[in-house]
Amino acid sequence: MKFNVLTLFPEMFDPIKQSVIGKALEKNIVEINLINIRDFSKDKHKKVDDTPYGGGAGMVIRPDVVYDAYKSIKDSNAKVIYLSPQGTTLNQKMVEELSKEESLILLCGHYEGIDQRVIDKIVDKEISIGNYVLTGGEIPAMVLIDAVSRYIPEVLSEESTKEESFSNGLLEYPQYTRPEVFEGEKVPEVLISGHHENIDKWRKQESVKITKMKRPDLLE
Ligand code: 4F9
Repeated sequence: MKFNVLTLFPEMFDPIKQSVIGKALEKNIVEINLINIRDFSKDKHKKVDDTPYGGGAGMVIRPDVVYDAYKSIKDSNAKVIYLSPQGTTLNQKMVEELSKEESLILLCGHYEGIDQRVIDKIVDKEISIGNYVLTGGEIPAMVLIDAVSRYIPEVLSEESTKEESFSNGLLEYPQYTRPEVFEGEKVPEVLISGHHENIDKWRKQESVKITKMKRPDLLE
């Protein structure tokens, strides 16, 4: 899977090159192609934004610079996703669908936004990661890359995506490890019984109980 990212701040993506995603990048299972929008400015001061027509606070990113950056990406048939609070809120089902794509183009805005004309021209899907405003689309793009990469074969073991929260519509059951007694609290007896059928049954019951308690909306 290749993520092409259009951004004014490519250095912001350094943190995602760690841990599980870092390993996937090393193995070339996942690729992150960072395109600095500023490289496509024709201005001698590398300016990419300007004041909004009609007035108002902040700056707007010029459509021509974004369009030139977009055209520099070879994967011309890749879906273009614009990370924006106006988008559809990302959920696990969308994440799984996106993981089936060969290549994606993630457009990150900053400041007051991007000229609407280039959004209308190139964007296929607007995605939000929640109902709050950030300083830009870079962190949401990283959230999407992280969530989607987990579904690429061999990034994780298959069991980890099968058992986890949401994939079966329920939250995950609680996990325990050694020591058997911690601060006077014992590990649930069934888990040390070695009786796998009972363990599966207990875990399912706990999943339902926890979902009812913490996220009843998931059961509706
Ligand atoms: C994008 C917020 C996606 C939430 C982009 C400012 C954003 C965002 N989800 N906020 N630019």
